Amino acid sequence: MRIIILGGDGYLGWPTAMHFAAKGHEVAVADNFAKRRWEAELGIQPLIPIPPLLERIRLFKEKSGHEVRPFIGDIEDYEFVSRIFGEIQPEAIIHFGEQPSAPYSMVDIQHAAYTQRNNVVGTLNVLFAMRKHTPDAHLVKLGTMGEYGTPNIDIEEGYIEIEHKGRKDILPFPKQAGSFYHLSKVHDSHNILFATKIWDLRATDLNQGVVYGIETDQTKLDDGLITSFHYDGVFGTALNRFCVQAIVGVPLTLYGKGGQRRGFLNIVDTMQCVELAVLNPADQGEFRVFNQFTEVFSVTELAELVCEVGSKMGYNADIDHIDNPRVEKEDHYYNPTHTKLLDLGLSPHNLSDVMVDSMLHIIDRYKDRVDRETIMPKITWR
Ligand code: NAD
Ligand code: USQ
Repeated sequence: MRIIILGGDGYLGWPTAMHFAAKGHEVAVADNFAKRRWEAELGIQPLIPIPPLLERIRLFKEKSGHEVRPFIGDIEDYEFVSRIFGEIQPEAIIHFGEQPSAPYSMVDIQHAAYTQRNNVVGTLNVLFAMRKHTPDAHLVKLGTMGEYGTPNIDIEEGYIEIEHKGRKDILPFPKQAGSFYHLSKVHDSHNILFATKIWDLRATDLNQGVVYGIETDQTKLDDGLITSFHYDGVFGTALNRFCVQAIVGVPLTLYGKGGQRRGFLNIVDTMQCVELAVLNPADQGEFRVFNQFTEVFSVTELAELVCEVGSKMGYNADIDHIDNPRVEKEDHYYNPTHTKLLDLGLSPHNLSDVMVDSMLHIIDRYKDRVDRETIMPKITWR
């Protein structure tokens, strides 16, 4: 299948590109290296050094024999998106190419506006370019579980059946996102739903939970193929951060009470879920929504697991409840449905001691690169 991966230089985009290429698909990636610029702006770096994209592509070819075709440009530029869709004629478009950090979107008006413009306009460009060049292609769009927020009822998979004043309908599940970043995903979802209706496009919104992990089958081929792993207070996600904190002896940063519950999944399951979505496309005119995570944990449960595994390796990690920089519920009901990917054959890699142990061992090799100054959260919601 001809596949284009937007955001192919990122934490998830790069291993996904290698994953599909290794399965024999014709893979192109597009990226404008925005992530590398955000890192420079904030003075942060991924834990493990990441070679430039073209070097990674060359190295991947050398190690695996598989090709990945690079396109360097900005998804916010319609002419760029239109040109590459016209040239490649993708059958599947996997869209990771957005600003992914909630804290980054909360810095100030400039960062909030940038995040929403980059993400919402980028996705609009994708929809218009699909309409023009590839109306039969399948858009697989990375959304987020955070679009739903934390309502006091079960979260359905995209849609909910509602009975109101004696009438019934199936409607998009209410959205109560918790940052301007998460809201950009809500706006994307609405635009995609509308475009599938009016132009008969096919799309799957993958409402993904928080991803953890470093390695996939392809990143293991060479140190130069590793993915961009962040532990700082802006781009690092909860479990990834806790593992680094345990290794360098910084008390694990639980925000507030630590009862925040979220859906989590291993990076290898991101590859698996995206592949299942691509191989089982939505129908023409369908806006399909999958809740993409494998397990629910509270952040306290994750921190305790990391401390337990860390102490077996000789790291005596503590937990610190620091003031929550965010405005969010710290103790709440959370029960999202997630059966659609399982029905398609998802076989989850559940979080285990062994998995945390393996992450800690990899991080241990790079611990001298950890910049402690970047660990504490500095961006607040209020
Ligand atoms: P990332 O920042 O590592 O990757 C995003 C990539 O997109 C970067 O390489 C960046 O340079 C590129 N990009 C951004 N804007 C672009 C533009 N205008 N033009 C071209 N390229 C652009 O982020 P990630 O963690 O790999 O996340 C990928 C996607 O998955 C995002 O949409 C994110 O919101 C979503 N997601 C991530 C997680 C997670 O835990 N990492 C969870 C749920 C959803
Ligand atoms: N948290 C802590 N301590 C930390 C970091 C986070 O307690 O050191 C808490 C946060 O307060 C929050 C939860 O852990 O309650 C998750 O935070 P996170 O930073 O791991 O994840 P989040 O900001 O939600 O964003 C990440 C990705 C984003 C993706 C989202 C999926 O950066 O791209 O959309 O996870 S979800 O959370 O399901 O919306």
